[in-house]
Amino acid sequence: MRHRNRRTRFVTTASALALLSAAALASASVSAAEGEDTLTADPLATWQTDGVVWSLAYAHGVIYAGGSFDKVRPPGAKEGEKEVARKNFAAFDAVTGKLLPCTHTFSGAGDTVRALEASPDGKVLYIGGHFSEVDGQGAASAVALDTAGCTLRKDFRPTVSSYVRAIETAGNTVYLGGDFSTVEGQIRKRIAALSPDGKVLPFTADLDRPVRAITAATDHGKVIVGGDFDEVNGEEVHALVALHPSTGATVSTYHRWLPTYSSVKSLARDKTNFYLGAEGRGTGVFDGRIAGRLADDELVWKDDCLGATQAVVPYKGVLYSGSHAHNCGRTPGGFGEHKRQQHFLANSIADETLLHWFPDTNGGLDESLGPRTMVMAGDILWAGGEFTTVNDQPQQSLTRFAAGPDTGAPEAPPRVAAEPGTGRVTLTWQAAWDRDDATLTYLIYRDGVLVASPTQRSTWWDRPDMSYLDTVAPGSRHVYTIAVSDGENVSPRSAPLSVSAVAAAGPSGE
Ligand SMILES: [Ca+2]
Repeated sequence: MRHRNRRTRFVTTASALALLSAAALASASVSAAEGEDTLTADPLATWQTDGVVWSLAYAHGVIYAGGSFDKVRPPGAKEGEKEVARKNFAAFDAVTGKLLPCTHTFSGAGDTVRALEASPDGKVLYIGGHFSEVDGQGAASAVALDTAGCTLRKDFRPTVSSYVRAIETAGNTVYLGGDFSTVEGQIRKRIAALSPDGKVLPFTADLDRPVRAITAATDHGKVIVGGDFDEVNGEEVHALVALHPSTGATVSTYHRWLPTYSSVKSLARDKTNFYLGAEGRGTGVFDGRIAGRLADDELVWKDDCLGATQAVVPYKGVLYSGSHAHNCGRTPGGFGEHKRQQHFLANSIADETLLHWFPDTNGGLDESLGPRTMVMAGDILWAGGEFTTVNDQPQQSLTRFAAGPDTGAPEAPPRVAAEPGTGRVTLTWQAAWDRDDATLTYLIYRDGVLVASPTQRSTWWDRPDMSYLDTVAPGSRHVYTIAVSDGENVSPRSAPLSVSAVAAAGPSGE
């Protein structure tokens, strides 16, 4: 089994072993498995949408996507090619990435689906957004679907007065969050709790501005709510609050976790912690991620990368996130202010360290913020958003990553040069980088024969200059090439470089 490691990773496949010299092997063997494995950074083939995917949910092998789109198309197809109509809602096979027949049309009002969440048993999918019709029938921004037959439920059909931006399920309760002020004609300001058959429950909390994320922690006596708000139940509480699961009373307020101009855009949890992603405006913003402990609401760590975080999902000790990070200068393992925006990141949950996992999207459409939503489907990470490329290749609004296979090769090393000396040739080049392997092996060939295989750590923002001194017969002529291996994939070889070592001076000189 292969291990991907945040600090160092060696994969010694048979072919790589054959290539490595004994000396290189000796140095390679010092690395030990430490820290977390990440997924690979190589996207799996996935269908696409022609507009923004705002929400993803997973149930029983199916990924449901909601957003603002009209059509879907297969991987590799350009916009306008091989399109199939899907109005703001589509279902895909989580393992193959292929379109499934399950379809309903969401339209009218804001013409968008913004929130999807499955019931704990996966039998029901709750769908929220801002729409006034489903399949041409009247609806008001929230409906439910029986996942087995893809049929809309007749009982869960509440009248919600505005946007639903977040849905969470816990036991027999469905929490809705958003911009609304009434549900079924009853005052429910920005958050409401309903029964699975659509009845409004007594749970009442008064939040002054939109709710954007909800994660239930009923095992710890609370429901954690994030958004834009500044006031909760008559108290000054900004962006993050824990409410009692059945009454809506304030349980925790997380004082000073978020500055005034930062909103919580995403919440997720595992057994121990909850995680949030934030988006801020102006100076002193907080755009990053926080891990908090569920048991006592203590702050575990706060990663203040700049570039608003839209989505967070914990999986096997790693917090995956979607953002447009451009400065992670204060995050362990991070990078300083950079023109390049990095749209996917992975933090170690144990210590916040930025792990070596750098798949990327562009900003894309709408607000050009790249990923908007992420969810684990078994062991596959799905991401949706407004991007139109993934790892610099065309792919719109949906992508996904798994533990393997690693198929992405590093690029050939740039700036290869040779400096002849007496009985020697000094090769210099710049380190390459790989999206999911920190330590790369440089395969140096003289006249087609491997002569050395030094290793070097690199990232896209830190690519050291490297050199190798080759000892040859004075006056001899040689052709050098360099290729780069991530342990499984090898780059093309660099352009052949022909160089003559300086001849030794004659015994009597000139
Ligand atoms: Ca790789």
